[in-house]
Amino acid sequence: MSLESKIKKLAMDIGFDLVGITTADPFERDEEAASQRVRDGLMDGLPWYTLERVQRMNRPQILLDGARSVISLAVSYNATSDDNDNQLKSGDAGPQLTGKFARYARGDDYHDVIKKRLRRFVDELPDILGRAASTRVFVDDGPMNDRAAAERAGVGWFGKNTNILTPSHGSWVFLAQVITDVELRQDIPLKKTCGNCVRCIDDCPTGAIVAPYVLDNRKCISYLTIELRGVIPRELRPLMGDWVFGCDICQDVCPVNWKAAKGSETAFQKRHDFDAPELLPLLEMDDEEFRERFRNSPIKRTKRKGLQRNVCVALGNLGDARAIPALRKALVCDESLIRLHAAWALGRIGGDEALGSLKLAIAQETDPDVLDEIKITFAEWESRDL
Ligand code: B12
Ligand code: SF4
Ligand code: SF4
Repeated sequence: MSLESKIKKLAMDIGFDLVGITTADPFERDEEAASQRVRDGLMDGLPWYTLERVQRMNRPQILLDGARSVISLAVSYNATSDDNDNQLKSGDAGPQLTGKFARYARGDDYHDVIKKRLRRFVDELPDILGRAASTRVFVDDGPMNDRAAAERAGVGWFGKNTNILTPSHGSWVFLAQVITDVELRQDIPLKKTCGNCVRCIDDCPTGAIVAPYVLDNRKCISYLTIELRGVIPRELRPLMGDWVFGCDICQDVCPVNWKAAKGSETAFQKRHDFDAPELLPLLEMDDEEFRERFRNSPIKRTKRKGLQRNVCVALGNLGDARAIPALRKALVCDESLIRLHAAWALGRIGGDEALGSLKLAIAQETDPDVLDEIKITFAEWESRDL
């Protein structure tokens, strides 16, 4: 068995679903594309995504002294019990108000799960090599261009939605890299493309895929619900539907994903109701409940405040009057970010009860941004009545 085959067998035995090898040469096309994206302002909102970082993430030799190869790994999170079944749940008062968490976030935090495997992999590597090796590992936690490495190592190809599509597991994969000083035979990139398909571009609700392979980060629901800390731009809120953490639309509509194999990692199996979480209990959680419910989950990243902001937007989009009592409470909570989005949601639901709560809130509200939001809402209703 060749050295490369032994390394790949080790990775598969440890639980990676796909593995490929590429050189540690710079990813030149990607560095140019990413720099252009930064210059065009399409990565705005991610202050850490600088030109300096773009350079480092596309030059593995800067990341590890003497780097010769990158071992590119992928793990499926397309867990067996999860069929994207965002079904309507029924209660006495009809279907419950549910939202959506992106599929990657329905189980345990992938950073922890995959990091453990990467450590095992690099610990066992010297036995195969017959010598010590210098390595550096990444799983979405440092300056490494994961997709560029996966493409060049033949793990998958770039879809027009910018995700790496793998022939066996579709795009439902996490990517991880091991940079090493060991010289290895490189794999050949796949000769696959999306062909004439443009489904993801057509179906993205916010128009975030502004051209094939180009995403405007600022419009992506994944950015708006996870990375953005402040107020969600008003014009984008109605386009976000019921997504409260991440978004999968450009992957759900992708034909390559329709036949994707299931992954075997039990840690990524969906937790109770994490495909279609009930929104009203989410809006009523306190910090303690949030910590308890989202322990070891990627969702803890938004903090309670961010998640409840997103829940308000989803409730506004659902437009169901049963959400009014919970939103009314949120309208007087101690976080102005939540109050502002609760005000928007009540305005979207409309009717005497919702607008009455907004009128009452004006008298007590002190935050100028929340007051503006309420005033805009009333102005909109008045112009509708004309
Ligand atoms: C920043 C970031 C985001 C940002 C911006 C995403 C983006 N597309 O730019 C936001 C918050 C929006 C985001 C969202 C998501 N992310 Co993210 N994200 C990252 C991160 C940290 C960096 C990505 C990056 O550098 N983007 C910058 C731009 C310039 O790169 P790019 O969009 O990939 O574009 C490349 C192509 O355009 C290519 N290119 C240029 N010209 C051409 C021409 C041709 C012909 C071709 C083929 C290619 C090509 O070059 C560019 C640079 O490589 C990576 C982890 C990492 N360290 O790499 C994870 C990562 C990309 N994210 C991941 C995931 C899972 C997601 C979500 C699916 C989560 C969700 N469900 O909500 C969404 C998907 C949204 C989407 N359609 O991309 C996975 C992707 C796995 C995969 N199969 O591809 C990664 C790799 C994390 C991981 N290690 O698993 N993400
Ligand atoms: S994740 Fe959602 S918002 Fe972002 S590009 Fe894909 S479909 Fe559009
Ligand atoms: S939906 Fe079509 S264009 Fe988009 S990534 Fe999938 S195959 Fe490519």
